[in-house]
Amino acid sequence: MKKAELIAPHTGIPSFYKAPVVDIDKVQKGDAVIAGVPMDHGIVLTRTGTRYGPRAIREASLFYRAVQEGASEKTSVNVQTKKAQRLKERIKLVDVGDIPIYPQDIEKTSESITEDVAFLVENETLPVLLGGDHYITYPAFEGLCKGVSVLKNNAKVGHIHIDSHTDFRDSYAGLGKFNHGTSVRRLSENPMIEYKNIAWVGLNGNVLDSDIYNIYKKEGLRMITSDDIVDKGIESAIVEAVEAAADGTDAVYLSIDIDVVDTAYAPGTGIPVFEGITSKDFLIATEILSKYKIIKAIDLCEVSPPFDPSERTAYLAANGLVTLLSPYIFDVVDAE
Ligand SMILES: [Mn+2]
Repeated sequence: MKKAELIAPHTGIPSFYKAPVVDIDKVQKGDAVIAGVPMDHGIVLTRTGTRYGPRAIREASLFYRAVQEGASEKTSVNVQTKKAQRLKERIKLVDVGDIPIYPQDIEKTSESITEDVAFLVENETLPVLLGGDHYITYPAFEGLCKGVSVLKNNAKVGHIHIDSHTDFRDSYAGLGKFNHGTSVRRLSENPMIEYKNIAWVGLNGNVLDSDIYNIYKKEGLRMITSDDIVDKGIESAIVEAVEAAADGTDAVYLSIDIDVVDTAYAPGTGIPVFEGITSKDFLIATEILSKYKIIKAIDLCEVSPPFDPSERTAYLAANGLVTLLSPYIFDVVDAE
């Protein structure tokens, strides 16, 4: 077969950004590793469909690869910043497919996520999970902690939660302790993390139940709201969150819920949100976050394609991830 000249989004195998598909035991130190987690059985009250998220994000990402491949010398210049990026000769990004899930068994699914994330962290790669509902953050965070512990004794870990919601409930009446509304509470119980190293970004609306509000007041939880972002700007919000999560820690977990973005921009998600951040601020956030090497594991959750026939939610998620992973994909070059 000849090598294709046209790298069009609708051609080829749809791995994330057309990254090489490899077995998980073939990952190389220093690479970013995409892994899908196509599950939505950690969902509680809201609309299901995030099981289709990983595939939709992968498909949307192909557009961004095609555009870069088509540019002369695979180099493009941002018209606003005048920064130029060239596709690396060998991108430091691979796709290991989907982590095994067990739709009837959240415990077994959790073990599977924890084990694979721990393996990727131990091997000094950057795991990047495509959700899936936001429950997955808890087992993935446990995996980061396990992996970091192999690399360093007595390590400490921080967490950045970019979301319209806290996901900090202790339990839901009738739904228990393990679901997409409790993941941050569960991970906060790990002895490797302290409250001072947890930062929320983008919260809005009536998202604090009284139990959470009491802890917020007592512990001074760092909760940066979407109003704060309007007042102070997205850059200062992100820098504040990273500085808190990184203060005295060895690694930071970054979790992004696409519903942090207003439903006007990103309708494909379970919970409609009308005080969310803009898609522009979302992309600026991913650009700033791309510079921090202390981030050792990432997830992007809650893209639910059935609610967005326009596919723009998946495109926004893919655009954000390509920006976040740009050091693994592009060389920064002179615009000349
Ligand atoms: Mn969430």
